[in-house]
Amino acid sequence: MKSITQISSFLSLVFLLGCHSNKINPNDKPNIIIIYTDDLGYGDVSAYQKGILNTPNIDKLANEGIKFTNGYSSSATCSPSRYALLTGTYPWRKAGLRVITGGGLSIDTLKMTIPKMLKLSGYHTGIVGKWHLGLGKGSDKYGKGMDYNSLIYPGPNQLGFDYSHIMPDTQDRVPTVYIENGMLVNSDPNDPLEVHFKNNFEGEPTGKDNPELLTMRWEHGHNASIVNGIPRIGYMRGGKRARWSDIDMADHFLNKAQKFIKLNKSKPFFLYYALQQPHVPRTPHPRFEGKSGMGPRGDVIVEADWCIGEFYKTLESEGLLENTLIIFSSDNGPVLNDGYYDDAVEKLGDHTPSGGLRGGKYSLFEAGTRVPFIAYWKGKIKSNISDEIISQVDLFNSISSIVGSSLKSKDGIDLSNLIIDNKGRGRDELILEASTRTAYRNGDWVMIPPYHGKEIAKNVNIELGNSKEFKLYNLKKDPSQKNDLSKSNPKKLKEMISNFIIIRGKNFSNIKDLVLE
Ligand code: NG6
Ligand code: CA
Repeated sequence: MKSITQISSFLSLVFLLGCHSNKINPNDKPNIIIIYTDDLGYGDVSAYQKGILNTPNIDKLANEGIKFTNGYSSSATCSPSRYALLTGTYPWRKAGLRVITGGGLSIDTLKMTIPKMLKLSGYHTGIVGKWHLGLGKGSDKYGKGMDYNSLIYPGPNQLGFDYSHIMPDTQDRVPTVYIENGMLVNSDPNDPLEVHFKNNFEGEPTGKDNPELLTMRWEHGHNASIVNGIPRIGYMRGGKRARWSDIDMADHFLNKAQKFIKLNKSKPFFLYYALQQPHVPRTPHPRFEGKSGMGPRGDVIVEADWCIGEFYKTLESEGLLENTLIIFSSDNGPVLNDGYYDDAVEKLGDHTPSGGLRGGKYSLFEAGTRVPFIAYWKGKIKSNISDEIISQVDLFNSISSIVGSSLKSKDGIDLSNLIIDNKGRGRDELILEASTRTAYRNGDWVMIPPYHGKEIAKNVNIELGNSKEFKLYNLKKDPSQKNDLSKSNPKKLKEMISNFIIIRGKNFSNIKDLVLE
């Protein structure tokens, strides 16, 4: 009998050890923070590519946490990526979702989101920074009909955020104001804010007609209203007191993020801290000017890295690091000239923002969506490098599992074991997206279907991934996608196309072109 008891306790011990995981007790809910940069490339973080540009604070998260080398944003542009990040749904499922310019809220308020899921799990939720998912009920396509002077509804607070302090679209789009919990910050009833995306307001200067007023010159687009000497996309009038200061934006968002943490540290919180750098217009605070030797683009990356360091110090001094999961990533790949003369090309030197990947922002090639992707949790996540495939669309399911919620999104995979313990496999397959075009990754292989349109976007000088023919690459052997294997490996191509169709289904408008004879 004794031996049976011994055997059974030995077996339970083996069972317990076998099941041992670093999994979190759902009663100890960790704080969750997503730090999200705008247009930061795979090679812009020095932990990903040692070089001339240094990002010591992001490197700390990467080197002491888990650094994913095959981490993806869900799109090569901003709004679709942010849509997928918050909903766990691929952006191409929402027909026509592209970069938003003054449009209505792009996520249905009935849809489940990360902040809603976390609220249901007892979290206090907040967003500070760039929103770019639309606001209000929608207006005409030129933004007319949107009233910024009363409650702006619906917005982030209707998608699960208890607190929101946001830039509505981008730093280069009007209105150049902050909105807090649906209200224009520093509004003035005697000077209402008006916005239009087609026609100027009478008598207002523009970048096109008044170059003498500019402190930053536009190169393409960006020639409408002038705010702080910078010409923008779209026209605005009034709201003078509410206009942001571009050079103070980084400090502004940092202060709000720090304040949110200090105010909410006694309960589990979720903070989505969405930095505006290094998107155009690149406006480093004077104390960062010249710091990178690479012009404003490099300087704002140094500035963003500094913000992350300061933010980290706040978590440390508040004693929160051991109970906080930090995810760091970027919404899409890098671009140099995105519409202003700011020396991004001229002063780049030997730095390669894409880290040797092909393409960039807007592209179906890897640099469009392969981005820095880091998970950090002091004392919990061990220092690791993972080559597994992970996408931002997986964050919903993974975070849900970490906090003990049973809610799951449509397209995400629960990769919490990978994130926390570096255990298990990542995704087998993934749909990549760029301006509504889609491609397919499976294991080491990528297949890009044929698409009409220019091969290179001239203004930004980026290869978009458009071609008359299918393209097939093996990323393990050929990370910079130089060798198209579609002709030499028709079997693999056919298999990739069939798998792609299974996910992409009949929604895919090019489907007839995809069936190989
Ligand atoms: C483009 C803008 C570009 C940038 C982008 C959105 C022009 C010519 N180009 O339309 O400057 O604002 O939209 O970038 O206007 S994103 O990162 O928010 O997706
Ligand atoms: Ca972006």
